[in-house]
Amino acid sequence: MKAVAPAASRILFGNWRGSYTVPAGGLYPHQWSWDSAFIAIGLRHLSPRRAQQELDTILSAQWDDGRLPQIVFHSGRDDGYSPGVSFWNSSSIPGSPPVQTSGLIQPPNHAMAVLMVHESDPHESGRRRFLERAYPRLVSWHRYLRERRGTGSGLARIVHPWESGMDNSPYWDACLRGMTQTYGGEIPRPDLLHAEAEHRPSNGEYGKYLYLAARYRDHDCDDADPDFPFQFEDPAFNALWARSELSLAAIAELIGADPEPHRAEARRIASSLEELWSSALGCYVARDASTGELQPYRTVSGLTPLLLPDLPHTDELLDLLRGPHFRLGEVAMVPSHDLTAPTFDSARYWRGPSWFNTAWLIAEALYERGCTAEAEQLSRNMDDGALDHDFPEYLDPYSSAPRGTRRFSWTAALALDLSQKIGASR
Ligand code: 9WN
Repeated sequence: MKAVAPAASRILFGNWRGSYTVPAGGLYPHQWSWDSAFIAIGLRHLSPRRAQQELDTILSAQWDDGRLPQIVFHSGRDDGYSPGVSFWNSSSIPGSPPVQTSGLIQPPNHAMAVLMVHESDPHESGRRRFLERAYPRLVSWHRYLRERRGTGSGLARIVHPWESGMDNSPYWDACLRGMTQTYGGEIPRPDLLHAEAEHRPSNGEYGKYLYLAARYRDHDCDDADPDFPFQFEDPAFNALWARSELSLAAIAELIGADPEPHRAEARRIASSLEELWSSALGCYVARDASTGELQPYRTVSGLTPLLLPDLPHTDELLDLLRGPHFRLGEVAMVPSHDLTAPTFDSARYWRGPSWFNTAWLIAEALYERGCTAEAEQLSRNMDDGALDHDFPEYLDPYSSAPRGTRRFSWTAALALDLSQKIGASR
């Protein structure tokens, strides 16, 4: 029996920077938004206090309009990451916080993490008034999504592949291919010092990424650039938003606020999510918010609505997960993209490899739906993949070979979290 906790703690303590955790020392030397929420979910088993601090730190980088930034550059330096402080120069953008940040956002998994961290030690949380501090910030974060990112359909739109957290998903291919613009300047790739080029997005993709980020920045990140060329409704982003509204309802109850508006909001988002259902693929998919076109790909993002109760397509999604496209229980964790698709690539980033955060989301959904044996098997599979390869960023679904960087924080945090669920002996 392997013990995850000692090795995972070493990673998490090694990547701790005093009030937050970096995703990985070399490749990602700053604080990332959705990483912090996933990391806190694991950290709560080692130190509920530190897990609260992790979340307090990301919440304290909130912009005036409520957005939680994709990256917080606490050091105030680039530190070998691109695009960094010198690219964003956020202090010159109205409404930015005192700390330097990116202007983009990431998926809203924070309320979910705040609730889980609270539940791990309600006494310490109560003593430090953790929920009372977090609640208004989470409410204004969700208000930003609704008011500044809301689409006609009631979903939130993302304006950059990085905002999905699944950067080079095939969902974005048609839009990026159709874009005539690309970044004019040099395209720095410091990431390639820490991970192999075949595991990372291509230079062509990076040219488009930087063009979009620079254009968003140069419009003061104000979400008011009507012809912005990248606008998508993503299933995982919106499913996490709805799920986090349910967590906000629970938090509201705990602090004596009204939970009902959050429940109503969760129902509203979940019902809008049905517009992303593709009956042809038997999966939720992303939609181009400018053209209205559904993107015809099965990805792990399209499976994450399983996190929502009363989902009308639960059985279809479970069949899809177990069938030839994702092969639950037969390959490493849950592939990021359909194993049978011509666009599948077992090595490259979000175009096939299995990631630990999405496996954790699916395991969580399986536990909640009473599919305990499958959830436990997935959890063990995650723990083995993490321990056998020094906590990699992602894995080849077929060979389980490690990809990307190593000693990756959310891998350690989420493997630790699931190992607590399946028994203290592991
Ligand atoms: C851009 C930090 C982040 C994760 C994302 C993952 C990757 C960044 C990058 O690393 O994206 O945000 O430079 O590739 O795709 O999900 O949050 O771990």
